[in-house]
Amino acid sequence: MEAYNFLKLKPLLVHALLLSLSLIASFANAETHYRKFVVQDTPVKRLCRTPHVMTVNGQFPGPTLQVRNGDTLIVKVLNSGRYNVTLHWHGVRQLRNPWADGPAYVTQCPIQPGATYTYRFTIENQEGTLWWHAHSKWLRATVYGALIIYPKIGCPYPFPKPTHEIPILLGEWWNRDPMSVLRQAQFTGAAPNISDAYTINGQPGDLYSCSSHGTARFAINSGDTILLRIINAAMNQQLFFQVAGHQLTVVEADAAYTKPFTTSTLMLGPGQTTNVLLTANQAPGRYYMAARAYASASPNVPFDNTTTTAILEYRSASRTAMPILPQLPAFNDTATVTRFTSQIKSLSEVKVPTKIDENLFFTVGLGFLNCIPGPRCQGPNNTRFAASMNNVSFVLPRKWSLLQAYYQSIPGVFTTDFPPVPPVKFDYTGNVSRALWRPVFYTKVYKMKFGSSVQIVLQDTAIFSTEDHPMHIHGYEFYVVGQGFGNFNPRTDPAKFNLVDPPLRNTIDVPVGGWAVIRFVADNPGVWFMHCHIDSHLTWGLAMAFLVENGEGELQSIVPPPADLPPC
Ligand SMILES: *[C@@H]1O[C@H](CO)[C@@H](O)[C@H](O)[C@H]1NC(C)=O
Ligand SMILES: *[C@@H]1O[C@H](CO)[C@@H](O)[C@H](O)[C@H]1NC(C)=O
Ligand SMILES: *[C@@H]1O[C@H](CO)[C@@H](O)[C@H](O)[C@H]1NC(C)=O
Ligand SMILES: *[C@@H]1O[C@H](CO)[C@@H](O)[C@H](O)[C@H]1NC(C)=O
Ligand SMILES: *[C@@H]1O[C@H](CO)[C@@H](O)[C@H](O)[C@H]1NC(C)=O
Ligand SMILES: *[C@@H]1O[C@H](CO)[C@@H](O)[C@H](O)[C@H]1NC(C)=O
Ligand SMILES: *[C@@H]1O[C@H](CO)[C@@H](O)[C@H](O)[C@H]1NC(C)=O
Ligand SMILES: [Cu+2]
Repeated sequence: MEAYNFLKLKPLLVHALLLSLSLIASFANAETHYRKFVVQDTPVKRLCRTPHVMTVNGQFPGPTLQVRNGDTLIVKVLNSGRYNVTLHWHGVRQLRNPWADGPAYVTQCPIQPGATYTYRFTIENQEGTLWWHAHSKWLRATVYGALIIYPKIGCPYPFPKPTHEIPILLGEWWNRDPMSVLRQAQFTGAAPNISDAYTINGQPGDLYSCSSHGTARFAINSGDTILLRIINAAMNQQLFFQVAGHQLTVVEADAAYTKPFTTSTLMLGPGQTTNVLLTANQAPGRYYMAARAYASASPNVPFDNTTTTAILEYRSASRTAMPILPQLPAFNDTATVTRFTSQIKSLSEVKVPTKIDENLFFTVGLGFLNCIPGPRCQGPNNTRFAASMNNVSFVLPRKWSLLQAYYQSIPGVFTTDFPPVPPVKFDYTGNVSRALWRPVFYTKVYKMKFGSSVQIVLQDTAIFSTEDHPMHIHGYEFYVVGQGFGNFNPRTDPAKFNLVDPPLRNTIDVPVGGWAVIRFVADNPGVWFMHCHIDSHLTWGLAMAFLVENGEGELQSIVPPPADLPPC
């Protein structure tokens, strides 16, 4: 069954052999992995409903890719479905190779029904848990899977070797084709319907009616150490995660090793991954792992308040024992979130840029458009929802991708005047005047020179409601040097920055009603999307793109586009 997604490491013997071989071969064993992904219409039965949804190769969740640092992936995608699709390799840096990144109309036109496109890319100096997902409309609701990058042969983990490893994909399920949920929201201008369930490895679990049949179960032995590779693949919701009775030792986040710390509760924003070690040191029994919402917007914003579960069962325990449920935090327990995220730090000291060339300040938040009352004006008080960064609600081009337009110098597709600071300064997290609620709609990018040191202050706004936004940047990882509540204070807050061992991430949950400051060096030329990983917010325009210019010579320039790049 697809839910019993249990990965065992290669037997010890093989591993030992490879280890000794590697000393001779000195890491020259990079492999090329060829895969065929057929995106197709698939009836998937959950909660006693069987909507037709898009899957890869008929699997939900999609196939797990297991590679090593240094390996090359060649994934041929055939679109046999009825929607345009693209795939994104979330967190993979795609150095000089934005053509393989995937966001529709940003780096490529979509793969239309019947067409193919082959994604070719190499993993360069990255290891840990990443994932892949569709990056076109709402297809990622069902088109996603784990991308596990093992260290090079002979390179151990910087933590005790686990007995085995389990990928845990947290997802979000609608009893409908998610594309129809999107279509309805785009028509009405209202918030999209909340989901019907969350899932663990594609299964909602025992707490939903008509669902226990497929609950994911993981058998373990007393004394085992298990590496859980947890991925929040949900569409629109931050999630708390716990395993009843067991402590979790965090060792990695977003494919970067962290200083180990022990906690009972994790919180992951959509797009984020966290690896934890779990030691099977409890009384032999059956224990639920469970996830449910961390919902930070104001209390009258509806959210899916259900709980998904899977079962961790000791092999020596009775199969009929009732599993024990963990005590997940309340949906609005921001204090627990802050306690958790403030402990995530890089494993060792890191080199954070200190001389800043690009000092950027981006507001992130919602907005509204007034409209003529009617069926297309179903947002609060005769409005349509919108969202923006620095008051610009991002509009995707239609006839070109941004990257193609840039590469081929096609005029009129985008402008390069995305504002580096908010066009209007206001009390961002205070009582924001209604006159400021309506954003403008443009396709604007922010241009940067190759090699610039960049700092971005990401500031939540209280327009409609403050809310925690998981901000993701394509093609980059960044250091999170500071976070806090209220408005960022440029005089006092920098003194509190962590420039020693800040976490390296690809997705940062900007605290609700607060700010986060990130730094990176713009060493990857191309057009790179930055957006909220809550898909309802992305749909409303909570996005922008960076255009990082070529540097000098071939090694600092974008590679030429592949011949099969889809046309629009
Ligand atoms: C959204 O929810 C409403 C109210 O429950 C329901 O009538 C409608 O059919 C739903 N739409 C979709 C696309 O699921
Ligand atoms: C969420 O559901 C739980 C029961 O599972 C209930 O106690 C709680 O009040 C609900 N919270 C909200 C905000 O709906
Ligand atoms: C969380 O929501 C409950 C109502 O469901 C409320 O009583 C409580 O004060 C809230 N807690 C915080 C920290 O906002
Ligand atoms: C809608 O109007 C009500 C009553 O005036 C107000 O309390 C609420 O904040 C408004 N909501 C929005 C999103 O404007
Ligand atoms: C917010 O400001 C408006 C005027 O701009 C005022 O009418 C309203 O009472 C204020 N609300 C709060 C909670 O201070
Ligand atoms: C956004 O721009 C519109 C149009 O210029 C303006 O009315 C609105 O006040 C601006 N809001 C903010 C937050 O800058
Ligand atoms: C699919 O993509 C093509 C090329 O961009 C576009 O012309 C077409 O409208 C898209 N179809 C849908 C249903 O969005
Ligand atoms: Cu958001």
